[in-house]
Amino acid sequence: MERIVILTGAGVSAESGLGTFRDTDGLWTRYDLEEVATPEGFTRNPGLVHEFYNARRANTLAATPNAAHVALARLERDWPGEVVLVTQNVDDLHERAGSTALIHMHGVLTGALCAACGHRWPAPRAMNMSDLCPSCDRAATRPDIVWFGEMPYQMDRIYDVVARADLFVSIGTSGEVYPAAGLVEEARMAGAETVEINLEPTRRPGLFDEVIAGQASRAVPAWVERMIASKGG
Ligand code: BV8
Repeated sequence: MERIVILTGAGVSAESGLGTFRDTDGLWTRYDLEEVATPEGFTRNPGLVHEFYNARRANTLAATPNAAHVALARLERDWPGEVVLVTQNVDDLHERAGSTALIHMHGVLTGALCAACGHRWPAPRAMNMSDLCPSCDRAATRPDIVWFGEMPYQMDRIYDVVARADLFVSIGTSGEVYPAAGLVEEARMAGAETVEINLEPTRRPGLFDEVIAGQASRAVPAWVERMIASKGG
């Protein structure tokens, strides 16, 4: 039975009130990426970085999954084959919608990481520089987030599922950040069919066999319905 790999980006959480990155009033128009999303920025001004991620953690706690998150969880449940969700998003809306076969390649807002010993633990609502690591007792707490210049998480597993995919679907992502943006090429090279669902098609000619333009909360449930119906579900 067909193995489906789905890559999601900020567009899938936009209708849950979580800002995207590059849209007109996107995060990167309000914050300097170099300051808040690089290891160097964290070394220079950890207080600013904690402020940035504490605000995003609070926004995410106040947000709820939308119909796109719910539909993707349903696909995982009702699709007779394997469905794996690879997300660039650091929010936990996919999990809260019921998705379990999920890889957070850029980390999670709900996690804390000790920059000294690598220990991980659930993030407090508000993190700050004086937070001590429960394992090594040093004050080197950072969000468990992959910053620019850092290697994304679980790349071996991601390349493995992409190489075995029969269908690769990209939802709500501008395809500008690597290595995530290169996964569709990997999937095509492995012979997978490729589909894009996005508000504005990302004009990457020849990369997608099918392009569905529209808001995720409407386009994704309709696409999932079609897929399940195609298997007599
Ligand atoms: C690394 C966590 C090396 C932080 C993030 C090759 C070429 C060029 C550059 C590079 C390259 N390889 C590496 C680089 C450098 C860099 C990079 O790609 N730079 C870009 C800017 C050019 N990549 C890295 O640094 C990566 N690391 O390469 O490490 C290495 C190698 C060996 C050993 C050690 C290290 C790490 C990248 C990860 C950085 N962390 N996130 C945080 O979230 O704060 S990236 C972050 O930005 C997100 O996670 C996501 O990945 C990206 C944002 O993109 P999207 O999610 O797509 O969001 P965007 O706003 O752009 O688009 C939204 C889309 O949705 C739009 O198309 C819009 O139309 C659509 N939309 C909007 N509303 C809706 C909608 N669609 C449907 N419905 C709606 N309602």
